[in-house]
Parts: sequence; structure tokens; C-alpha cells
Amino acid sequence: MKFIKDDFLWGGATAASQVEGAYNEGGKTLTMLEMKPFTPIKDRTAIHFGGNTKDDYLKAIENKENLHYPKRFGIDFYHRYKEDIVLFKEAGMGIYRMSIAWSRIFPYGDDEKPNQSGIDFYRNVFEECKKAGIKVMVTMHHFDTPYEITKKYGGWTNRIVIDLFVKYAETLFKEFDNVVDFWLPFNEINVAIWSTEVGLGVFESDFKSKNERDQAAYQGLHHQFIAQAKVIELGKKMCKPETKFGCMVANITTYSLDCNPINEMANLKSQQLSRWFFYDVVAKGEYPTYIKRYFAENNINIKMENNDEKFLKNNTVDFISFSYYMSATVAVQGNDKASGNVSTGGKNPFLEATEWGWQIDPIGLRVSLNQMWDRYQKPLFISENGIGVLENLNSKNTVEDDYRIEYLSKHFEQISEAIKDGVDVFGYTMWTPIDVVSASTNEMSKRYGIIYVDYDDYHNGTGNRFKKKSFYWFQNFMKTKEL
Ligand code: BGP
Repeated sequence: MKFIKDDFLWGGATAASQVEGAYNEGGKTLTMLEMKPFTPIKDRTAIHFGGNTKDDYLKAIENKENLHYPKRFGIDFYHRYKEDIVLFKEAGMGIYRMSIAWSRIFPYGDDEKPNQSGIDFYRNVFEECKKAGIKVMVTMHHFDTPYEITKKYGGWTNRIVIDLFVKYAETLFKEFDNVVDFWLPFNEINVAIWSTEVGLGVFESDFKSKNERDQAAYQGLHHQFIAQAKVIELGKKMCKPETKFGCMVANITTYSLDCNPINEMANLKSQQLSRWFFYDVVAKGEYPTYIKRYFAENNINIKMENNDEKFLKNNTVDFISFSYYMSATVAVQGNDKASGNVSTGGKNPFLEATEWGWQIDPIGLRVSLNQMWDRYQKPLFISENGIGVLENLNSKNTVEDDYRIEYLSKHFEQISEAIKDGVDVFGYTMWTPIDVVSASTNEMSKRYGIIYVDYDDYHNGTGNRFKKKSFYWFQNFMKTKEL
């Protein structure tokens, strides 16, 4: 079949902390991501973010222990970006979604002036993209609050951090408006409810109770919602008129485990808490009624300033972007129906899963696209989608990744179907055109790329890049749009 839409934007996405490396070059300071030690993984399906104490992180500052921190090295994009962008062009990418590391621009968070060396680095990267005719989408915060902000201000639970972030955004608009087409203030803004370290730059192990933790997570999130709205307001004033501002939410399509109404209600509630709440705030500009009930029942009180609600209403996103890797099932736990405890993640007998337990579900993407279009009537963009696999180069210096070709083409087909359904979806950036360090498990060996990178989990290797079979498949698809 032929992909239905001619002017659809196709490309790939990466994030600073997973590709750049050079963690202490050019004036950059640390983020918690580069302080998280690597632990070889035994049960892959059990690990997702978290799992370290504050002490584990703090040891990394002195680096006295013989521990390994993969995000300090990434894939050395900091030094090899030219070569990578040439490959992106060769693959046929029309758009590159990348992130800027806040800690390269304002290493101490509250520096009076931005760090010129960081600005120069990104300017050089953008120039290469321009030369290659590749449009740019920039994420301003991809899980990487500078640790200096945590140390000094306590991370996003402190309202002051909003001002620091807006100042950072102002610098980016001033420096890069001419080259950036789309801005995403926050990557996967909902991840804060699963990890305050990743989302908010706040240590999980500092909390004394679940309530204290949830209270802090939602307060920090409120600050990010306001920060995003402020950045949009400012961007509309500072940037060229065609620039667009979007959100980014980690989107897992969920199904009730069975047709028991109690499970369907659990599914509805799970979707409200983990997905719709976030889109509702940033796309409709309001805290929905169901979250108010949840807050009241769970003793969560969000401190708002007078104009906050009005401000959110007046500064919603132009488009909605989201990541989509998998679907999950939802059910009320065991027979304990009265408790209302919900379990997500039960095995779906109709789907296959990756080694990490991520259930592959192309139709789930069409389901989500339709749901979001029905709810928000705003243009949609799939800012991440892909498959992580353990892979090795074969004797011909390539990887025969037919499973990736199948994964991508099946998802592309469903995007095409959603467009026929009438959904306004205008672009897609695969995660990722090139192998990177995993966000959740810190592994290099969880590979997503159509380009192989010769590093292992301990950063042994040449770092050389090799085209996988999927590289050629994607290149051909970009020419023919045939699936
Ligand atoms: C998202 C992140 C990315 C990315 C991807 C894959 O959560 O935005 O940074 O890494 O998921 O996840 P992982 O690397 O954990 O496999």
C-alpha cells in the first residue's frame, strides 16, 4: 500500500543525555541521569527507571567508586554529530527531533549569562541540519534538570525553577528561532508520576511517605505546566509566526483485561490518571474534574497562584505530540475489588512483546490517534516510536533487522489508516535513527536505531556507525512511500 499523505513529515528523534556524551566538556555540569550508576540487568522486564538511592547518585559526583555511568558517554554525538547528520540525510529524514541540554546553556541553572560554548555547539548542529535540508524540532527538557538546580533549589517542587526555565527558553528563542521549526518544552511530562528523579530532578528516596511523594510530584508537575504555558506565551512573542509549540506525553494505549465492567472502569481511571490528565491541562488548559476528585480523595493539595488557571487556559499548545511504543492491559488487582487497586501491565494474549516486555501493538497506535483527535481536535505528531532489541553486527558489518522493518511498517500502515479515519496527524519521528543509551535501563545494548553504533554497555568499542538493513528499507520508503 502507499502511505496516504504526501506532505507528512518523516524523521527521527534523539535526546541529549542519551547521545551527546562529553558530560564535562564545554562547561557542562551534571544531571541526575549522568549520576545514575549502571547495574547489569537480570530481569529486564522488571526494571523501569528508579531503583537507586540518593547515596548511589551522590557517590557519582566524586566518582570514587568504580561504577559506570553510560549517559556520561552517550554515543559521542558531541564530537561526531556531523557524521551522524550526513547519515540522517542519507536515510531521507526530513525532520530531526533532538534535545538541548539545559546544563550546557545554564550550567548552574541561575547563571547570569548563558554559556557561549553550549550555544556554539547547538548552533553548529543546527547548521549541519540546515545544510542537509532537515527541519528541526527541539525538546528543551528531556529528563535532564541540571543537578545544580536540585542542589540549590530542590528541583521542580520549588516554584522558582519556573523562572529559571523561562530564562533558559528565552535564550534558546533568541539564539535559535531562525533554525527551529517546532519547540517541545518538556519530554514525556507525565513521567514525573513514575519517577520524580527523571521528571522533576527530585530524589525519590528523600520522601518519607507515599502521600508526601505524590504531593511533591503533582506540585512539581503543576510548576512544569505553568512553565510550559509561560514558554509558549513568550515563544509566540519572540519567534517567527510559523513556529509551533507542542506538548509531549508518554502514551500507552490501554485496554481492559476483559469485559468485566469493573475492569473497564479501572481502565478508564487509569487512562485519566496517566494520560488524559496531562493532555487536558496542556491542550484544553484546565484541570479536569476527575483529577480534582482524585486529589481530594488522596489528600493532595496543589498550591496555585491567583492567575495560574487562567494562564493555563490562555496558553495551550498548538499541537499534541506523544511517544507510543506499546499497549497494556488494566484490571482491578486480584479479587480485592473493594480496594480499587489497579494493576496495569498484565499480559495481552493477542500480542507479542519485546525482551523488555513492551507489547507490540500497531493497532493500538491507531486507537490512540483516534481517541486524541476526538478529545482535542488539535494536530497530532508522533514524536517517538520504535523497537528496542539486543543486536550484534554480523560478519558483513550490518544487522538483518527484519523485525524492525516489520515493526515500523506496521505502525506506518496504522498511521495511514488513522489519516483515512480523518485524524489530523502531520508527522512522525522514529525512536531512534541511531542506537543510543536507553533512558530507563541505562543499557547501550537496548538498540532502537536503523544505524548501529559500536559501543557496548561499558562504552567499549570504536563508536563507529554501521547501516542496518532497516536503514535501506527506510531510505526506500522515503522515496516511494510504499509499505
Ligand atoms: C521514552 C524516552 C526516550 C527513550 C524511549 C525508549 O521514554 O522519551 O528518551 O529512551 O522512551 O525508552 P528506553 O530507552 O527506556 O527503552
